[in-house]
Order: sequence, then C-alpha cells, then structure tokens
Amino acid sequence: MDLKTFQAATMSEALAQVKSSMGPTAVILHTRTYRRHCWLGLRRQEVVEITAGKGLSVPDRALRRATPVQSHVLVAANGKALPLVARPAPQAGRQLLESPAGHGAAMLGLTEEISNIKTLVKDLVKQTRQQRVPQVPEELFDFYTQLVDSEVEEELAADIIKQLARQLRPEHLRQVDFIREKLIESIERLLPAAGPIVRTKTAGPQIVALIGPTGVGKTTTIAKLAANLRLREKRRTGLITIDTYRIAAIDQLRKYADIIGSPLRVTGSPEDLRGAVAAMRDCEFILIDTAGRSPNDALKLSELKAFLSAANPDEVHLVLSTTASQECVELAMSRFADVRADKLIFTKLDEAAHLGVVLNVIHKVRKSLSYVTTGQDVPDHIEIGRGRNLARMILGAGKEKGQ
Ligand SMILES: Nc1nc2c(ncn2[C@@H]2O[C@H](COP(=O)(O)OP(=O)(O)OP(=O)(O)O)[C@@H](O)[C@H]2O)c(=O)[nH]1
Ligand SMILES: [Mg+2]
Repeated sequence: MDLKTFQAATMSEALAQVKSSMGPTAVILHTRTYRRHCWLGLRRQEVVEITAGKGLSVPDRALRRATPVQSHVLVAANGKALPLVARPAPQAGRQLLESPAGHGAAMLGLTEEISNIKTLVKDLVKQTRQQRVPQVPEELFDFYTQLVDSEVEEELAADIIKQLARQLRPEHLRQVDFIREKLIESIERLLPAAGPIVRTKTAGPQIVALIGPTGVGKTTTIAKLAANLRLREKRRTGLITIDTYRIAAIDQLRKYADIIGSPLRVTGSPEDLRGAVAAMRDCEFILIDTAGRSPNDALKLSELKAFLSAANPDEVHLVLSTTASQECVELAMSRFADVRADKLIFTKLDEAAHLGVVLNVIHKVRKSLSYVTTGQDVPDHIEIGRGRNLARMILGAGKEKGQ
C-alpha cells in the first residue's frame, strides 16, 4: 500500500494535490488542521494536512463505504468540503484497520485528535472557571483548580486561595513548591485533629459510641479500635452492640470480640444498654456499635438518641465514608444533625477518588477528625486523623514518610 501526506493552505488545495498525485481512487485516512510559524516565527499560518492511501487491499465491503477522493473534490467545489470530508475519513480509516499500514496511520491520527480535543476541553474548563472566580489570582489558578478537581467546594476553594494570596509576596508567586507548602499549611489549619481515643477520667470506663449511615464501616472500625486498644495497648476493652435488627451484624462483631478476647454484650433496648454498661464497669474502655439505620428513617434516629442518652457516652464519633458523594454525605449530616456527635471518622480512604468531601464537611460542621480508615483489614487499616496528610492527599501529593 502507498501512503502519503499532503499539506496545503486550504482543504480544496490539499485534496487537489491528493488527486493529482494518487489518482481518483485514493482513500483519505486522516485529515487535520494545525498552525505553523512562518515569517521567522512572527506569524502563524493555518495548514491543512491529509494522509491518503492508494492500492489498499481492503475487503469489498470496506471499499464500498470508503470515499474516493473524486467525490471530496466535487464536494469541495460546492463549498461543503469540511464536514463531508471529515466524516468519511475516519469511517474509511476504521474500515482500513484490517490492513496493517492503514491501522498504524489511522490510530496515530485518532490519538492525535483525541489529545487535541482533551487540550481544548481543558482550556475551556479553565476559562469558564476563571470567569466564575475572577478574584482568584491568575498565578494561583492552577492550585484553585487542583482543589476543585479534588471536589473541594468552589466557594471554599476560592476562599482558601484568596487567603493564601494575602500571605504571599510578589516574589513568591513563581515559587510553586513554596506556594504548595503554604497551601498545605492553610488546609491543615482547616482540618483540626481530635487525636486518638484516650481515657479522660480516672474512674470508670471511657465510653465511646460510633454512629453513622448504613454500611460506612462502623462495625469494622469498632473492631479495629478494639483490637488496637486490647492487643497493642493491653487495655481492658468491652464491646456492646445495639444492632438488634440483623443477626449477621451481631455475628460479625462477635467474631472479632472472640479473636480479640473482649466481652461482647448485645442490647435490644435503652434499659438493656444501661445494664450492659454497668456490667462492664471494670473495663477501661467500652466501645458501642450502633445499628446501620437509614438516614431517611427519622423514627429510628429518635430511637438511636434514646440509646445514646441511656449509655451516656464520653464521646460520640460520627462515621462517614469518603466514597459517598457530597450530596449523600450532606444528607447524612443533616439527618444526624439532631444526634449528638463530637468527632468525625472518615472511612474508605483507599477507595475514594477524591478527598475534598472531608474538607467540605469538617469546615461546615466545625468538628475535629479522630480517625481515618484505609482498608478492610482489622486491625491495621486505621490511622489517627492528621490534617497535614489529608491536605497533601487533597492536593494529589502522597503522605509524608513515617506518617
Ligand atoms: N475499602 C474499605 N472498605 C471498608 C473500610 N472500612 C469498612 N469497609 C468495608 O465496608 C463494608 C461495610 O462495613 P461495616 O463495618 O459492616 O459497615 P457498618 O457501618 O457497620 O454497616 P451497617 O452495620 O450495615 O450500618 C464491609 O465490607 C467492610 O469491609 C475501609 O476503610 N476501606
Ligand atoms: Mg455494622
């Protein structure tokens, strides 16, 4: 097969070249338009490029659909060259995938076109965003974009960047690493850490309850916390579940309690719960798992409140998943707004596409972050929440070594 590339100032000139060089049966494989510098680089000129093939051994079916150059020239003469040329060319190219030479040419062209479209879309998104937030300084716009791409809410992202801009002197604006460091510090300040669960009293157990929407990882997190307290810190740790709805859920915690060697009590009413807490008064820590209640179910939330008031916990951690959408997390927050929650745990960081939601939520509810969980393994996949690590992850940088 004979493959050639032709360049001209217009589509019709390029097609005329193809026709005169390769004849009317040549088939167009690819067309593109680009600008090149001329006049010592002072001016840019548009160039139309056509890649055409001749003597193609393609099946009849393909030849019937492929458009010979002749018809392009006729169409071009009618002033409608571009749309008609553009459509048959990739179609012919697709048919020619069966020929090795045609395959290479067509794939090269497609890759280039896709990359051009990507650049165009990126530029358009940037322009639109810049118009929406004209207050963000141009030099810091890429950092603003990184925050928004991590799903930090636009208003919050703009505020963070504007505040950052006020801290920077003009000579800093070119120092990307310096700016990034300052930005990490700014985000870190917005993510206060609660620190790990510790005893805050000298007598009686520290009572900790975990609440949150269904399936976010409450039971798994309780198991991780209990295993760490019991096995690593050698603390007497009792477990209570008020998950009375599903036998499977109780079994799940019982399995962990057995492995860890901690007592487990299953309670079905606030009175039961009060009794279970009293029975575990010799423990240093009591961890209470709660049933996964749908955030839509207001009645069951009032039940949860009754359980919590019976247990009288020292701390209540609201567990939220980083894999949920911003809307889902907000819905959960509004449903649980009425229930006491002192600290936040974010789960499933290992599966989250973006971590902006953590910043959005903490900024909104002004609660501190106690733990994050990073996988399904008990007890290893849990870490004390550290604002700096999260800030780095939000900006697409990895965690710092040793953290
Ligand atoms: N990838 C990943 N999966 C997790 C993590 N934490 C929990 N899971 C998984 O999430 C699923 C639900 O976890 P559970 O602990 O049963 O969630 P729950 O909040 O107790 O659920 P309900 O009791 O039904 O409300 C399980 O398959 C866990 O293994 C995590 O950090 N990362
Ligand atoms: Mg559970």
